[in-house]
Amino acid sequence: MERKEQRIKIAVQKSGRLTEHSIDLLQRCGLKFTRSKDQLFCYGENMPVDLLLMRDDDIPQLVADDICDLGICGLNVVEEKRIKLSANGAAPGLKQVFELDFGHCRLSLAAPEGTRFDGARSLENKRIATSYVNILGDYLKRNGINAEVVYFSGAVEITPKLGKADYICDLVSTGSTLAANGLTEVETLLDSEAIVIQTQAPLGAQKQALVDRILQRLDGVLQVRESKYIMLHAPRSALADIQALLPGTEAPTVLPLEGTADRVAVHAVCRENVFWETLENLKAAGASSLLVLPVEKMLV
Ligand code: PRT
Ligand code: ZN
Repeated sequence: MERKEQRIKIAVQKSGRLTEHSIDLLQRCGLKFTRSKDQLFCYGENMPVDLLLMRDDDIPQLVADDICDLGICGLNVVEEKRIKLSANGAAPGLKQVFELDFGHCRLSLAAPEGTRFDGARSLENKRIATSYVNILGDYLKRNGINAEVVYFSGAVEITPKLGKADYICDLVSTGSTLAANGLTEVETLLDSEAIVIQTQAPLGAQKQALVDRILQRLDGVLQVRESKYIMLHAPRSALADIQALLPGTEAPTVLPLEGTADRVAVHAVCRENVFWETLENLKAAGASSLLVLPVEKMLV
């Protein structure tokens, strides 16, 4: 049955590492927003798509409960929620739709410098401080390890110094926080980045069409990020070599060059970054007048 509420809600981190990137990404999808006075809501001005600004940890649940149709948060918080729900026999209620290539970090085990670590068995009967009790618990269970998981919601990295833990399990990006606390990373449990999640609740046809439209635009924005439009001139005889050198392209457009019988212009969209080395190799294969242009929008 069609629901009355036809506006889409996207949950985005209110204030933190993912906020700016997330809002920028949605704006590049052509969405325009006005922020409410309480800063918790962004009203979609040009499409019926609003943002709910939340703590990142709350986003998976909001999407799973169908309060929001889409959400942007770290894989780390989604995985933590997924393991918790599946331990209780519940279905996750959400699915991952895109990886966004920002918010990169890893959830790692770390110990005071000099600690000897021989894999999971070194954790037997140790105390491990973390806010990721479910991911850590799952890792310990899979490895058959008995350890005491001590929950801390923040400042996990100081717990060994305070005598509260032997190891920590926390997010790391540059590693400087660990180093500043005399800790070294001993094992990575999860590689994470920001992702887009979608509710699994059935939507009415109209709302579903709107969600699909947003997802298609997101796909386009993500594809053009790496994509380049490349143009060059080449002898017809070098075409096969040149095509093999063009990174991530399907069939290029080949056009005759006015006034020459054997030279052509080649235009292609490259779905990967075009490096100087690629251009040098193309030139060595016979290409000339090489131009690389950014792609602004793409709809495939
Ligand atoms: O208020 P709210 O709950 O929304 O914010 P928050 O404080 O929980 O989140 P925030 O903004 O710090 O992080 C949001 C998301 O960014 C995380 O869930 C991850 O997906 C991602 N992310 C990427 C990180 C980091 N890198 C990161 N380095 N999240 C946290 N950190 C912290 C880490 O916990 C540790 O304290 O940064 C410190 C380590 O950084 P390095 O560079 O010293 O290694
Ligand atoms: Zn958080």
